[in-house]
Amino acid sequence: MLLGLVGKPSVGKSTFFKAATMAEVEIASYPFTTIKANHGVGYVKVDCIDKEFNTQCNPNKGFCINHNRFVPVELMDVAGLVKGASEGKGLGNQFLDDLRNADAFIHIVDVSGTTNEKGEVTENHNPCGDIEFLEEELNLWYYHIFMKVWRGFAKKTEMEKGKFSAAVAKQFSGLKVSEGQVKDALKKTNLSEKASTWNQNQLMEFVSILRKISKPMIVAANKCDHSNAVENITKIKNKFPELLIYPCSADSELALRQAAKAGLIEYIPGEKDFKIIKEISNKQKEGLERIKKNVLDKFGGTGVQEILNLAVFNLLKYIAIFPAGANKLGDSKGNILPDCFLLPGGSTALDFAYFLHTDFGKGFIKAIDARLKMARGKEYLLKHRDALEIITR
Ligand SMILES: Nc1nc2c(ncn2[C@@H]2O[C@H](COP(=O)(O)OP(=O)(O)O)[C@@H](O)[C@H]2O)c(=O)[nH]1
Ligand SMILES: [Mg+2]
Repeated sequence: MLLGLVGKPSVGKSTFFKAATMAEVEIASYPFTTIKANHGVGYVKVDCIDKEFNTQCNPNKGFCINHNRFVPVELMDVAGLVKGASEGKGLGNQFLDDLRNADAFIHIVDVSGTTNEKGEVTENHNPCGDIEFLEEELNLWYYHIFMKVWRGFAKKTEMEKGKFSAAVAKQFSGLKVSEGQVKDALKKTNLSEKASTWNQNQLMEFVSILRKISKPMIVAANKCDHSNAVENITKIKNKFPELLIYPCSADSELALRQAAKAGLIEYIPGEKDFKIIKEISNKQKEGLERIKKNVLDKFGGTGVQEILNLAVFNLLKYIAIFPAGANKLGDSKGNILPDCFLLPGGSTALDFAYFLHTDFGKGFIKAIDARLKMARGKEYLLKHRDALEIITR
C-alpha cells in the first residue's frame, strides 16, 4: 500500500509527510522511518480489538496507544507539480515516474489562498484552479501513455473481440492498472471497444475516468488554520461535489506530535484534544491554545490522521484483519495480537490464508472467528476488524 502526496509547490506536502511519519513519545522506539528518499511510514488508526479481549496488544509493526492501533502504510512525498509536467516541465517525467506505484493520491491543496500556482507568496488565490490543473496534468499523463499505442492496438484488438481491456491494462501495467479497472472505465464512459472510432473528447474522457478509477484521490484542504480557509473550502466543495475533500492543518499536527514527543503533552493522532502534562512556557502555551481554538475545536482534529484513514478505508476500501488464535491471542514469543494486516475489501477467508502464507492457502481447512469461536469457510467475506485463526491440514 503506497499513498502519494501530490500538489503544487509550498502547499505543505513535506509538512504533512513529516507529521504523518513521525511517531511520538510512547513510541520512541519507532523513530521516523525512511525507506528511501521521500518514502516513509505513516499509520492508519484502527480501533484495536485488544480491549474486547481485556488485554494489551504488542504490535510487531506500528504501535497501539490506549487501544488505538496504528497500522503502517507507506507514504511518498513527491516534488511539487507544476503546469506542463506531463510535457516534461519542472521535474516533469521524473515526478510522474514517482507516482506510478502509488495506489492512491492525497492531493494537498493550500486553502489559505496565500500561494499562487507556482507556490509563490500571494493573497486571495482561488484554490479551485489548483485542483483543475493537477487533474489535467494527471489526465494528460495517462493520455500520452494511451496514445502511444492507441492507433496500433485499436485496430489489432478490434480483430480479437474482448481483448481491448487486456491490451490497455498491459500498456498501463507500470501504473498498476488492472484489466478490471479498464472494463470499469469502459462501462462508466459508455464507450464501445472500437477505440479507433473515438474522437478527441471521448479519448480524454476515457483516460480521465481510467485515471480516477486506478489512482483514486482525496483532497487534503491544508492550512485550514488560516482565516480564509473556511471560505475556500466551501468554494472547492461547491465546485467539485464529486471529490472527497477533508480539511487539515499539517503544521498543527506536526507541532502536536513534536510536543508529545518532547513529553509536554499527551496527544493521540486523530483526537480533537490534548492534555498538557508538563510545565511549559507561555509562548508554548499560546501556540498550543491557538491550535486548539483554530483547528481542533473548529474542525474536530487536525485532519491528518483522518485523511490517511479515509484514503485507505474509504477510497481504497481496505479492511484491517487481525490474525488471532481462538484460544490464544499471543504468538510463540508471547506477543499478544502482534499483527494487523490491511487487505482489499471483498477478501475472503481463503484470500487471507494465502496472504499469510501460500501453505496456509493450500492447506486451508477452515478459519475460526476468535471472538465467536465459530468456524468460517473458504468463501467467508472478511469484515473490517475481524480476528481469525486459519486451521490447515
Ligand atoms: N498556516 C499553515 N502553514 C502550513 C501548514 N502546513 C504547512 N505550512 C507551511 O507551508 C510552507 C510550505 O510547506 P512545505 O511542507 O515545505 O510544502 P511543500 O512544498 O508542498 O512540500 C511552510 O512554510 C509550512 O510551514 C498548515 O497547516 N498551516
Ligand atoms: Mg516539499
